[in-house]
Amino acid sequence: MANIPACAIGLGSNLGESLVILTGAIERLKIHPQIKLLDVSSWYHTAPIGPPQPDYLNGCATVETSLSALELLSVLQSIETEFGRVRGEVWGARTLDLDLLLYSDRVIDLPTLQVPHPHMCDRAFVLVPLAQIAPDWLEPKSGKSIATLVAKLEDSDVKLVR
Ligand code: PH2
Ligand code: MG
Ligand code: MG
Repeated sequence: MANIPACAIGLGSNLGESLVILTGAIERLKIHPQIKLLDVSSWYHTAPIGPPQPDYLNGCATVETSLSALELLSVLQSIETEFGRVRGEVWGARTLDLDLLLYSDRVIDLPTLQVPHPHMCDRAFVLVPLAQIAPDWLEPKSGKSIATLVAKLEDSDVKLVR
């Protein structure tokens, strides 16, 4: 599928039946007519970053899509809503968080969407699962591969669950 952009999506949940919710979100991506699911990482137990809240389950997926970045963002937001996401505190607990991490090698800086995801380079809960499925992808702002970025992390509280 030449010329069809590949994208990386970060998934997280720390409310409700997180494993069921995350696998349900993957199914939603899989059945979307304009999204081709390429790969899904393992799921990882991660300590919460931000205000006190339960631990997360996190993982990453790679997809190809003919959707624009904003169209893909809107699909991700509707899947979040379908799984009961209520927008509350910034960085607070959520049933489902779907973050557009990378859209090919593009840098997008809009009020509603920044790609690469602004915090991805220092978050183990993003880089560890992403390195499992896309170690050679270059994060376009740093020019560094995901494998290089993950190797630079300090000790991280990220544990493989399955
Ligand atoms: N997401 C946040 C805030 N903090 N912490 C972990 N471990 N995993 C997340 O996905 C996460 C977080 C806001 O998106
Ligand atoms: Mg997030
Ligand atoms: Mg988000």
